[in-house]
Amino acid sequence: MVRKPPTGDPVQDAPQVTPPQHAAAGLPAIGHTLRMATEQMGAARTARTLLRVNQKDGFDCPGCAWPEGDKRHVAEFCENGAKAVAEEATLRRVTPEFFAAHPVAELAERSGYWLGQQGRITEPVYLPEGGERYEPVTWERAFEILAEELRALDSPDEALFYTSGRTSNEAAFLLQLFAREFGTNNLPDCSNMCHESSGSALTETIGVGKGSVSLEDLHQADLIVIAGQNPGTNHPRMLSALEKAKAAGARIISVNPLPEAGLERFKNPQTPQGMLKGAPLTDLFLQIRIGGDQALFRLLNKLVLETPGAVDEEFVRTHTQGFEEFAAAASGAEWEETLAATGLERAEIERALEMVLASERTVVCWAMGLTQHKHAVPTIRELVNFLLLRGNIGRPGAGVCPVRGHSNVQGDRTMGIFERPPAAFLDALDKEFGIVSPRHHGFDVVRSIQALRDGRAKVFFAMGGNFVAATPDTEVTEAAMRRARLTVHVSTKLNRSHAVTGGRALILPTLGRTDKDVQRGGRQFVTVEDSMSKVHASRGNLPPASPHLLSEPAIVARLARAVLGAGSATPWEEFEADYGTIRDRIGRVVPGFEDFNARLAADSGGFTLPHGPRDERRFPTASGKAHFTAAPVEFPRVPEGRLLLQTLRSHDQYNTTVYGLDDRYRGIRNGRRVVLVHPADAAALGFADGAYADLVSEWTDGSERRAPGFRVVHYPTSRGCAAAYYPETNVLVPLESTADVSNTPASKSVIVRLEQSPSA
Ligand SMILES: Nc1nc2c(c(=O)[nH]1)N[C@H]1C(S)=C(S)[C@@H](COP(=O)(O)OP(=O)(O)OC[C@H]3O[C@@H](n4cnc5c(=O)[nH]c(N)nc54)[C@H](O)[C@@H]3O)O[C@H]1N2
Ligand SMILES: Nc1nc2c(c(=O)[nH]1)N[C@H]1C(S)=C(S)[C@@H](COP(=O)(O)OP(=O)(O)OC[C@H]3O[C@@H](n4cnc5c(=O)[nH]c(N)nc54)[C@H](O)[C@@H]3O)O[C@H]1N2
Ligand SMILES: [Mo]
Repeated sequence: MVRKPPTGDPVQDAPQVTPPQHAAAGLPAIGHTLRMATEQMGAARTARTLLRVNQKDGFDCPGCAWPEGDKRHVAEFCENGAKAVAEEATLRRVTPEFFAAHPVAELAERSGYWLGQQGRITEPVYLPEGGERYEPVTWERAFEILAEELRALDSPDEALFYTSGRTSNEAAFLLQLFAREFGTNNLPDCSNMCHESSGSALTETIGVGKGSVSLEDLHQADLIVIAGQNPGTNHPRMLSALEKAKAAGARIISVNPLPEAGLERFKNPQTPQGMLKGAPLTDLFLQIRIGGDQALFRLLNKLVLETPGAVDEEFVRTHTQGFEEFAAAASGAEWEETLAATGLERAEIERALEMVLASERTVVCWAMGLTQHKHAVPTIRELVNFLLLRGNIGRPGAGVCPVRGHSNVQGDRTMGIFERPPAAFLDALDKEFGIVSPRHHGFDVVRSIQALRDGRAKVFFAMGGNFVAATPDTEVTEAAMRRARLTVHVSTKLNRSHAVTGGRALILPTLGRTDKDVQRGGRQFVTVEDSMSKVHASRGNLPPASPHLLSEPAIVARLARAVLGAGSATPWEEFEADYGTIRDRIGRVVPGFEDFNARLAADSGGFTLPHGPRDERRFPTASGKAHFTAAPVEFPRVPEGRLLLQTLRSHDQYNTTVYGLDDRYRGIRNGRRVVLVHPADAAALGFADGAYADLVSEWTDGSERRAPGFRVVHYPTSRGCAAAYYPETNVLVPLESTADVSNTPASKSVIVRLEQSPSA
């Protein structure tokens, strides 16, 4: 049997394992940062670049979407932000000679890590029908090819325009405008795989699909619940906010199947004292079973309801609806079922309740551990119930805090990158540009793959990202992508998606956040929106990786001119020359952006978008009130002898970009094909620590998927659960396994069995 993973990854690597750590950041983090940055950028460029990260006159870190405070540190970045910067500002280059030397078939055999390490792409390249190698192409010809294929479609809905969340507000606004002028709402984005469940649940319950807290609120909270999030790796700057909150008296409950180092103790590299000793963060660690969160919140809600005086009756009466149905449903919560769903002890939940009742100001933070489950939306609705009960929305120190991923994923959505845009948004767009946007919904990520698979979509265009590696069901997705007539990627770096092409393919290289952007109208900047709805400017300062790069707004503007021609009255050339003219239009179309340019000029730190629930307890739902909801409690049922696998990030990766082969805090070195299993479960299944296993996922239709050659690591995760890295394990996630309502792939609950691996 040929046992090759379909992803170009090695079948097996050689991980070394030591016990997991109990603290994050501190001195080792600084050492790692500088070593990795100087390897990619050299010493001078490292100093020049890192000092500009997240400064008021600098660029927004291309790492996560965590906000900056008003008082900036000299070094306002973290280890992993520095890695993201170094990856982009690297001095390594992928030139036309590189493509001549490496046929596409060879690139498809390479690992994602290898592809990423080759450097920045310097020129547009084209893979003709039947071609073996990408060859140089002029920008003019590239746009002609795109126009030929787009014009040849039977319907605009046969085109897909994907966005990854690094794209600036300006580029995102132009892309959605172009797609709608062209005639489709097919604007899938990474958010569909990320916080879509949060957006769905929050829009329905509080009327705004965004978080309701500011950094100040976190600093003032009495209690912060952090569920399904690993900030030590994925949002390291959040640890400073947690440290500050703790210093002001806050308590922290962590809800996670894994004891994540960053949540245990934080050694702040920005204070000498913090670096030596470090501050303990978590007061109560609830080591929950994967998927048990809805049951946990439901029982807590019942216990709060039963405690005299615990409910904020005034708030409930004035600002909410649906309380009776919710209270009736919550009264049905049972200890026994909850303990089975969560794997927790009764005393732990009682302790959590005490902390909840002692708090006047509670914030709940969450990320992918809650959003990527079949019942993700009802889970998030239940935590909204939890906050509403005690009036914890729209007052200082309290609220919902979905911690976003990509640095501008929230802004892209605000700009209209959405396959189901609200009518009011389209009305405003149509009025401003004199166009008629389609009103029927487009395809999200999963539906886009299904459309490609079934021949209903034929042109795939990606504004950044790594679609085939980030999406589920790798073999199905790659086969679907190969059916496309044309695949196009606007990219900074090489990745797997460039090697899995349609009949023809283009790679269009673009400026990154760190690159200086000069257009006909002079030096340009772009804007982004962080996880707390703050909009601010981002200015790159490095000479671009190559003179042949075009900016993202320029690429969309030229694409639109090539495709729409004289039929479009939109001033695409003006937009390309001066991004200020794009912002003028955004200011007239998107609520909250009035006088956009003037407000940016007035305060170089940016401005915060309005948020009804946060600002004035105004809930823009249909009823004008916040909604309690009463969904039945769900949790995954795992058959005998199987484990529930979550697919997550290591410390050395940014989504599909692998920076290195270590996961320092979890004690894994020099390899990524590991599966973390509780020692008792591993023993029961007959796997010693260090044994090798194939992971085989089992889906409800009887189908199976296999990821070969994982080293079993005995690890203190919760019972019945397992964890392994994405994207190596995406092959295991069935395309049809998605969250109800949001359609987000259920990448955190995959039922697997372990089989002895022949490669051991
Ligand atoms: N350095 C770095 N930073 C990043 C990224 C990166 O890849 N690298 N990615 C960015 C992006 S796009 C995103 S979306 C964020 C992702 O940030 P996270 O959501 O922190 O990322 P994951 O690694 O997926 O971690 C999920 C966490 O949820 C826990 N978990 C899993 N299942 C459950 C469950 O059922 N219940 C509970 N309570 N917990 C659970 C896991 O143990 C883990 O701690 O990070 C962003 N920042
Ligand atoms: N199994 C599993 N699957 C998951 C997840 C999971 O937890 N488990 N998480 C999901 C989540 S939360 C997300 S957000 C998605 C991520 O999905 P994507 O956003 O599609 O993936 P990334 O790996 O972030 O994309 C990296 C690529 O973006 C390009 N790039 C980087 N910077 C720029 C830029 O400035 N401009 C342009 N044009 N291109 C740039 C580079 O070529 C790089 O290779 O993955 C999802 N998939
Ligand atoms: Mo994400």
